[in-house]
Amino acid sequence: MVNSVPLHYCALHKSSGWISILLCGAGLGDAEATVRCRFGGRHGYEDPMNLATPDNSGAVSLEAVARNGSLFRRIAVRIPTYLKDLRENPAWLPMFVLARTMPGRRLHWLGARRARPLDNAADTMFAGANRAAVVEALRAEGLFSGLMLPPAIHQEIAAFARQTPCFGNFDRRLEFMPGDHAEAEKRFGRSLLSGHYFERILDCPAALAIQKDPLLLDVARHYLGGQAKLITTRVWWSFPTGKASDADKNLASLGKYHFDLDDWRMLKFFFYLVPVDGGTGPHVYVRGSHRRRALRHQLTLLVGHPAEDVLDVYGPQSPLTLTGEAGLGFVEDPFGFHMGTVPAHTPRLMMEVGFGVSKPSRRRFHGEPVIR
Ligand SMILES: O=C(O)CCC(=O)C(=O)O
Ligand SMILES: [Fe+2]
Repeated sequence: MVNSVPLHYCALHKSSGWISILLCGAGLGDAEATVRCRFGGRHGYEDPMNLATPDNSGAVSLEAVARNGSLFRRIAVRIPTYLKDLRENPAWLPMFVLARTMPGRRLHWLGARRARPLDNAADTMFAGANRAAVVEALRAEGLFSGLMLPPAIHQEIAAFARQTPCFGNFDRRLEFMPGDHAEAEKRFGRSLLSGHYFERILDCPAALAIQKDPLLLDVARHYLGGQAKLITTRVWWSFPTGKASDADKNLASLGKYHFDLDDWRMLKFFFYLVPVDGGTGPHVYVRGSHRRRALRHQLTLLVGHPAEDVLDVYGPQSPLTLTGEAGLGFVEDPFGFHMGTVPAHTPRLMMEVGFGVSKPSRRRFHGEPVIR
């Protein structure tokens, strides 16, 4: 049931591969090269052609290939990865190609089933939350903010996180206590932008209680359709660090607007487990970008786009920076543009509970437990 394969695979990392192969010959600029290095090269098993260079932690990076390799090499190193995806789940290919287009999405949305009422809908920890209002905001804006966790719940998860070793930059070799972040950066000789708990978070009853809360499933079913199901749960830190590389930031979905493309349609609930202000790396969501979509953001090879370009299309007022107290929860349609930001001074501890409509592929996610 629970898969803990140590691969990170945020949608941000896999924007362009198949389409690049299909359209091979289209010129790829620097942006493309940057995106390519997000595809997951920090783990040796993603480097079948042995083109990567080790960094001083001993981990490997495809960055060198992305930066210096020829177009052919850059595409070639990805092919085994895509073939594996395709072998494991042939339905992945049409999703990967078409789910970025509005007509493709609308067609798929026609298959959404009616959501049936949940027997245990009243057993929620989110007293006073109104499912219909949440779903309406999601349809209109792509975002609803204002779910509050009971203090005992977020305090329990934060306490668990403080006393449990996490894994830096999605890499199980970079294990450290979150309180020892600065010392761990020295020890590993590299910046540590994120610290994930992967399956360890399943040992925290408060995290499981959020994951199983009926309000989340009820909202997901009414927004995505009756077939919506829980896919992922992750808890992680983002750390202030002066020296993070672009590749690490991309890997952590930080600092660049992007949309997630892991399924035909998805919903992500986020909960802050510490107070988050402008210096704690708040999440940013571009309201309305989930349903009004510029053609150049549909017929695109990339999921990550520069801020000027995104603001130009969706308007300077459209991004909402989500700051708030520990316990603040918000839910978004991650097809809308969004990003995390790198904390300027305080580490951010966050939880995510993700829903989808298809069987998840093994390598889409960040190494967190995936319900398959
Ligand atoms: O860290 C964040 O706020 C963004 C995370 C993100 O982009 C995602 O989980 O899809
Ligand atoms: Fe994302």
